[in-house]
Amino acid sequence: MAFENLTSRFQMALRRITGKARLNESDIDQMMREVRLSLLEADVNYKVVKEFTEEVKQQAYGERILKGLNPGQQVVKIVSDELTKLMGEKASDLRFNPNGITVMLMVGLQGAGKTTTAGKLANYIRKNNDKKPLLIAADIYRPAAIEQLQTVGSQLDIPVFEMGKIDPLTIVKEGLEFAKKEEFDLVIIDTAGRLHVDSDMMEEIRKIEALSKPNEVLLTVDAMTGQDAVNVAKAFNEALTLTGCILTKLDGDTRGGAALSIRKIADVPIKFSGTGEKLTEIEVFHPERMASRILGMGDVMSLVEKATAEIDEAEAMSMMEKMMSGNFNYNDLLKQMKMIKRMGKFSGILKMLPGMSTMANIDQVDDSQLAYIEAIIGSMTKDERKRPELIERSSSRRNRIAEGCGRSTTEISRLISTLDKQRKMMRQLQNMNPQNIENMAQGNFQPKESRAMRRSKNKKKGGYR
Ligand SMILES: Nc1nc2c(ncn2[C@@H]2O[C@H](COP(=O)(O)OP(=O)(O)OP(=O)(O)O)[C@@H](O)[C@H]2O)c(=O)[nH]1
Ligand SMILES: [Mg+2]
Repeated sequence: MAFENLTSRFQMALRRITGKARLNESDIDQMMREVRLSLLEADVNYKVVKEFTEEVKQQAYGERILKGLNPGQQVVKIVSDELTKLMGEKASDLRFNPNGITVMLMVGLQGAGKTTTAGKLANYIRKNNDKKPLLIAADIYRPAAIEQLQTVGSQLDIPVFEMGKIDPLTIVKEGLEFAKKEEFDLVIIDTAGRLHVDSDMMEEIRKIEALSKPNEVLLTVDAMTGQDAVNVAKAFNEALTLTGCILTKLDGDTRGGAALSIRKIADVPIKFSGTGEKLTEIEVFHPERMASRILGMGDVMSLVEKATAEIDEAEAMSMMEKMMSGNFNYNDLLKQMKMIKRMGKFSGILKMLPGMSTMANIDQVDDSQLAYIEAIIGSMTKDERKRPELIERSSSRRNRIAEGCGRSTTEISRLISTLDKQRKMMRQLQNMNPQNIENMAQGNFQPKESRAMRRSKNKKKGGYR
């Protein structure tokens, strides 16, 4: 995942201050020096870094913070809030045409992910906004570009309009007429990759924009582009009226600086992120959740959304409540891991959990490890599973468990610290963001009402519908 280095460096910097009962300005300075360096290393634009550090310092220096309760945590909250602000505060909605066809234009450099994302987006909007999408193939330059879009379309069962390699403007014009006639209400136009310095190609895309009058002009940016992404976004935004940007390949090993600079420097909101090659791997970009992920606090909300989408909702909600209650025990940990296993690539999802992102061997957590964890927990007594402190305090219990399951005591200790980290991070998360926690508890954090919540609401009303 992106941001891995940034996360571990941030955590190191923040650890300097979180444990202290009192903080002074030099503690803050030292911490912020590290934060500054880690941001620069992550390829965040230097101007952004400068403003960010100044803003955090100014707030953190305040008497109220330095002399208040839990100064470290308050500073962590300032950092988290500023990171969120940097990425745009709130998730930015797509614009739809309230009466008629909604048109979206995909633009960007070669290979940024336009074609893939056009398909992902069409599928996402069909599912979440109940639209009937049509894809238009307007890339006539790259060999096999049209076939690629057709493949994407057929995988998703979404029709593709194409006229071969003729003038893209004619294709778009005819495509829009076809959409009207066939009663499509969403059209996504896939265009050729182009360099922002290629004036002929930029002129072409301007004409396509003028002709199609899109509700969304979406710049697709490869998150690996680094610093340059900002210049690209600026140039495209000068030529066209960009309404948003989609960061692709955030699943890759990128430093992630683009995510943190584009909003501020190019003034373009990030609307979605691409998180894999599969056509379902697209997510709404939530600045707050991203900030929390970057700070290593995990992304509990995305995890829960994923959980409710892919596994039994009642089960996921009760797990969530358990996690938030601070009484998370080994029975719960085992259930959680089994649930996660069902949800997909194990390590990717594990990283969304608080405290997990810095586990050294996270990429090696696979099915066999799950079997070991199961064996270890299986060797615990019922009491030990429910009350983790029993094992924490007693080395003879740890030895007995190790013998019982044939794993080493180091592994037992690692499991203990995993559980411990989750419990601690959960508590920290709760202290940081009371409003969020409340929203979560009330189930307001996700757009769709889950079955479990409806059930419990109906129960309160005194019956099922
Ligand atoms: N891992 C990962 N790969 C992605 C993502 N989005 C796109 N890709 C891959 O990136 C490559 C390029 O994607 P395309 O959709 O063809 O990019 P494009 O912008 O249409 O490229 P051109 O039409 O040549 O300009 C493909 O191999 C995609 O599978 C993503 O979010 N994650
Ligand atoms: Mg393409």
